[in-house]
Amino acid sequence: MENDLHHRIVHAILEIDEEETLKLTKESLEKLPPEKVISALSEGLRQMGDLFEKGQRYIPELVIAAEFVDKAFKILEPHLRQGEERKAGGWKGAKVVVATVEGDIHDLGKNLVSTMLSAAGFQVIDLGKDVSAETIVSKVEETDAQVVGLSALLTTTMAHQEEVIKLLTKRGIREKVKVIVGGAPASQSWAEQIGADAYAENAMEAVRKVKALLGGEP
Ligand code: B1M
Repeated sequence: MENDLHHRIVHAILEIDEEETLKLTKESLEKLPPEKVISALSEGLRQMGDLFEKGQRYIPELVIAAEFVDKAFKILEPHLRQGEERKAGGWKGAKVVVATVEGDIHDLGKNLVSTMLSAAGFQVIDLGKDVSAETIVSKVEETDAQVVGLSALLTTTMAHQEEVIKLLTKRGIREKVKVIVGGAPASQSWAEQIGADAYAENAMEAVRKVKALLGGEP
């Protein structure tokens, strides 16, 4: 059942079939945890990306698919929130600045991270996409955020994650704020290389890692 729905969702995305994708998303929610549905939707987009790379899909198709997968994520949002809200503890005062770094307009994954963090009780300051290091660091200073989350989807923009860390150091606030990085080209070793405090592979892991960075369950 789980595999069947997963494959049907991936197939619907590859066929650029919005109606079927949204119908299957709703159907899956009755049978599967929302995290599994996210993983099927993300896999569909990932495979679209692979086809794009091979010249078998084009940018307009990628844009359309990303837009309707975003709609599917919105259907899942209340269900994701329910799960996290049940576990939400005393994180209400903790502020997390989240952004997709400069030059990068991929924001679906970053939006999921923001949704999950705010459902878990964090005060999320989401700066959006294509955000400069200067803007991110200034917002950290202005809000006294304890954590900054940086998303990058391109090998050409991931260097801006490091730029933010360097700027935090230059401004003398690196010790005051934890940095978590994520996005397709990032990894644990990348996080270590640039001096980030954590790497998360997905939005659920991002919540777990942010809690751990702040000392675990309150
Ligand atoms: Co683009 N794109 N894209 N794209 N795109 C990729 C990333 C690519 C891998 C596709 C491919 O070729 N296989 C490739 C990058 C190659 C590389 O760098 N090596 C690529 C390219 C080349 C480009 C353009 C350059 C194409 C062009 O114009 N020639 C261009 C760049 C634009 C720019 O940013 N300047 C471009 C444009 C676009 C669209 C606008 C069409 C669209 C984005 C729409 C949008 O985001 N609003 C798009 C899409 C949809 C993709 C793919 C297909 C899907 C990305 C996605 O949304 N996945 C992508 C293929 C891929 O990733 N393999 C691709 C679903 C999302 C839920 O997953 O974002 O990975 P993801 O987020 C996950 C985790 O990574 C993690 O948690 C999330 C949820 O679990 N995570 C974090 C993410 N951020 C995190 C932060 C954290 C923690 C975890 O802590 C802070």
